[in-house]
Amino acid sequence: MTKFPHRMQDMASGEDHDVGILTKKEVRTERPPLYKVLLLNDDFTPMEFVVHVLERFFGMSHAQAFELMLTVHKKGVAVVGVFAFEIAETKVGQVMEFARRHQHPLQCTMEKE
Ligand code: TYC
Repeated sequence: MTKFPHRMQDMASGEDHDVGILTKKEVRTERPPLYKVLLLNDDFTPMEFVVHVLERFFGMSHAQAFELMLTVHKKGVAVVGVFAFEIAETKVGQVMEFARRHQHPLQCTMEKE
């Protein structure tokens, strides 16, 4: 059986050259960068509104949402989720639009992880 890669003589020039099959051991697929979605505290948005936002747009249970709302209230900011760029962008837009529509100053932003 012929082994690849191997040297082979060119019949015209008489010179040796490599003959083989070009293979790649690994094809690296880079993971897309992730973005943290952050919720910021303020003095005016009602606690129940924030809890509702976390349930509605981030799929949290009432208990999870209440706990995270309190974290933001006490610490000033918290990560509410980590997503691919377009998902994060959509969530931020949904929260900002919902808060604006209800005339609350709630702020939601994103940053690369
Ligand atoms: N600090 C607000 C209040 O006392 C509650 C609040 C929590 C507002 C989280 C925003 O992201 C926030 N009513």
